[in-house]
Amino acid sequence: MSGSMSDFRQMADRVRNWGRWGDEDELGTLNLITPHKVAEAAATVKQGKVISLGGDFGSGGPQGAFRFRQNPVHTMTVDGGDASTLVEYGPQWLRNAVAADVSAFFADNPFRFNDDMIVMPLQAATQWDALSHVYYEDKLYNGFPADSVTSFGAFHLGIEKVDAKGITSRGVLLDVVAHRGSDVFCPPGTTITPDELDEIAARQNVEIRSGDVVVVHTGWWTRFLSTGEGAEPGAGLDWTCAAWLHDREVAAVAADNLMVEDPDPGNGVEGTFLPMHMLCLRDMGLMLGEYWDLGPLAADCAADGVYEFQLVAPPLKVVGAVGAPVSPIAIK
Ligand code: UVW
Repeated sequence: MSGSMSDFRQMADRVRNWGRWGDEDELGTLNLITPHKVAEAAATVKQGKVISLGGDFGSGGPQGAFRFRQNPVHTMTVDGGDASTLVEYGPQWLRNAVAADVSAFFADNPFRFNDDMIVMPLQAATQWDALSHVYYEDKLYNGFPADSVTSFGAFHLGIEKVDAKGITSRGVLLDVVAHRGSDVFCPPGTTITPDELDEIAARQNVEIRSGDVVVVHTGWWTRFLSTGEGAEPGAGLDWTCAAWLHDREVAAVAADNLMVEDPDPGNGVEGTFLPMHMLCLRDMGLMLGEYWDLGPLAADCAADGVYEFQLVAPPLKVVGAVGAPVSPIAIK
C-alpha cells in the first residue's frame, strides 16, 4: 500500500515502543517472551519432529549482486592433506615446521585434526537483523544514538544483547504460498497485506498470540534453491503489517525472502526505502529474520495441519554485531 511520509510518521507514533520496558531496554519486543511463553512454546511439542529452517552458508549462497555483501569464503587451515603430504611425505624440514606450527603431536603420533575458517558478511544467509541494523534521524531503538554504532561495533543493541532471551518461543507459520495456491513462489508486486495475514491465520485455524514469532512463507528460498538467482525480488509484507504485528504483540517476524518486507517502492512510502525495517527495528524494537528456509516446514504443516511449533533460533553471539547468522529449528 503506497503511503506518504506523513502516513509513515503517524504509523511510527502508533507502534513505537520506546520506554515501554524501561529507558535502558535493549531487547524490544523480545520482552514479550515471558517464562510462561517459553513453557507454552515447549508444550506445542507433541510428535518429536525437528525441522531445520536454516539455509546453507557457502559459496553458493544468495549474495553477490550487491558489492557490499558477498557469499561466505570458507577455507581450510589444517586438513588431512597436511597430515599425509607434509608430515608423511614431505622433507624433514617441512615436517618439522608443520609439527611446530600445528602441534608437536602432529609428526610422531596418530592424532590428527582438521580446522577451518570463514570470512563472510553476517547477513550472508539465514540471519537475524539486530535492533542496531537500521535507524533513521540519528536514533536507534529506544532513542539510543546512532553514533553508538562505531567501527568497534554496536555499543547498544548489538546482537549479543539478545542472549538473555534465547531466542525461543511459540512459532507460527503463515503460508502465503498455500493460501494463494501458487506453485512455489509469490512474485514481486503482490504485497502481503495485514488482511491477507488474517485470512491465512483463519484458513490455517491458528491464532497469533502475544510473544509469538511469526514466520512467513513466500516461497522465495525454495525458488532460489532451484534458480540460484539471489537478487530476484519477491513478495514481502506490506509496510502497514508493522501495525498488525504491534497489535498482536508479536515478538519477532521472519521470512524466507531477502528483506521480509515488500521491496517494491510502488508499495512503500514515498521518499524512503524499506519503511517496515525502520518501523520494526527502530520504532518497535522488533527483530527481523531473513533468508529462512521454510519449504520443509510448510510441507510438514500442510501435511499434519499443525502450524504452531516450538521455535529455537538463538543468533550467534558476535559482540557488537548488527546482525548474526542463525540455524533455526522448529520442533513439533
Ligand atoms: C538492509 O536493510 C540494508 O538489509 P536487510 O534486508 O538484510 O535487513
